[in-house]
Parts: sequence; C-alpha cells; structure tokens
Amino acid sequence: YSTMSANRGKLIVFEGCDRSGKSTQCAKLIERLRKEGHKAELLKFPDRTTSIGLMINNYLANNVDQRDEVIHLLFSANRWEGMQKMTNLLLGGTHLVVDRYAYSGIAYSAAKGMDLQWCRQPDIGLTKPDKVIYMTLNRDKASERADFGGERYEKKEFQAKVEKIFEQLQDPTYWQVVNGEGTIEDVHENVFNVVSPVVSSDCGPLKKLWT
Ligand code: Z5A
Ligand code: MG
Repeated sequence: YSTMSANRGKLIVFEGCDRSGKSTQCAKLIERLRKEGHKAELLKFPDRTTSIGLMINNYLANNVDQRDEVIHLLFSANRWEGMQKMTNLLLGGTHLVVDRYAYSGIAYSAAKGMDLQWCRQPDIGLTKPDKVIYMTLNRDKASERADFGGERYEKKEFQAKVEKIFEQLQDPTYWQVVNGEGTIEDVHENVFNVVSPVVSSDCGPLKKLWT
C-alpha cells in the first residue's frame, strides 16, 4: 500500500527520563482524544507482551544479563515488530499515542558509553513521529515519585547521563518540551495544547526516521 493518506492518524510520541509522567500523560491524552471524537490507540515501548519483549523485561528486572549490543538490538527489534500494526492503524485514520520510542533506545544505550551513531542505525526507517512530547522533571522530584529504583536503569547518576543524550537528540522541528512538574491536570492541558493542532492538521504522508 502507499504511505499517502489525506486523513491518516498522527503519531504522537512521549519521551523523557524516568518518572517524568509519560505513562500518566499518555493515558490522559488518549482519554481526551477519544472524548473529542477521535480514534486513538495507546502503544508502549518496550512492548513486554511479545517474546522479544519478555527478554527485555527479564533484562530490566535484572533476572538476566545481556551484552549492551544485544539488548540495544532487542529494544529496536521490539519496535520493528510493531511497525506493521502501527502503519495500518495510522493509515486507517487512528491517532497513535506512543509511550517511549527510538529516542529512549538511543539515550539509554549511549548513556552506557556506546557510540551514538552505532545506536541510531537499527532504528533508521521506523515511522517518524509527527510530534515528540519531551517531558522534563527535576531529578530529585523524579526519584521521590512512586516506584523509583526498582529496575536496572533507575539510578540518579545514570538518569543524568540519559538526560544529556536526550538533549542532544532534540529536534526543534518536531519536538516540544513539556515540564512534568505541576498537577497531572495542569500538565495535561499543556500537552493537549501541543497535540491539538497536530491532530487537526494535514501532516502529509508518513515519513521515515533519520532518512
Ligand atoms: N528503554 C531502553 O533502554 N531502550 C528502549 O529502546 C526503550 C526503553 C523503549 C523501561 O521503560 C525502561 O526501558 C526504561 C527505559 C528503557 N528505563 N528506565 N528508567 P518503561 O517505559 O517501561 O519505564 P516505566 O517503568 O514505565 O517508568 P517511566 O516510563 O520512566 O515512568 P513515567 O511513565 O515517565 O512516569 P509515570 O508512570 O506516569 O509516573 C511516575 C509516578 O509519578 C507514578 O506514581 C505517577 O502516579 C506519579 N505522577 C505522574 N504525574 C505526576 C504529577 N504531575 N504529579 C505528581 N505525581 C505524578
Ligand atoms: Mg512509564
């Protein structure tokens, strides 16, 4: 099929460091879009429901170790295995709200010291988001939020490195920074003010990441 569609859905991605409120805001946004009469679906990476996702889950939970290269490629493969479904939904007019994407893949791997260009390669050609909402949160506030520290990457010093890489990846042509401080409702209003014009505009055909 062609990637052309006048009324295609828009791909909205949430990125940002641990506990910044991405999952909370994704859920609020889906609810809002549906209330306003849009077709909208929520997706999350890693998708821990697939067999690759299960391997990722075991790594994050510290049940198994993997070489840095291997886990990086598994995270990327986990996005590629979702690509057909995503494209079908977008071309069918459904907006997608996606909780983490290729930028997390690069940021968390490069923060370990891996080469940034190497890390970017496997995600080249994934569907490009129409908008990336980059959520920020003061690191001390983040570590005070519930459940911080349970998984492999949930350490303050490591999150600081991740944040630095995210800053390098920011592309002002389609990224918007949203401050994660404030009430869930206030942050949601800021998110919706960014997303609303995107869902109602013609963003042209689907594009590919970094091509
Ligand atoms: N990872 C990777 O290495 N490579 C990849 O390619 C990808 C991911 C895709 C798991 O991701 C790990 O995988 C992650 C990156 C790595 N490692 N780390 N760190 P995940 O998405 O499954 O991570 P998570 O466990 O869902 O946490 P999170 O996404 O970092 O949290 P969040 O979604 O940003 O925050 P939240 O769950 O919405 O909120 C956190 C808590 O704060 C929760 O109790 C909320 O109720 C509360 N909250 C939310 N908003 C507010 C406000 N406004 N005020 C007060 N409290 C709030
Ligand atoms: Mg989350």
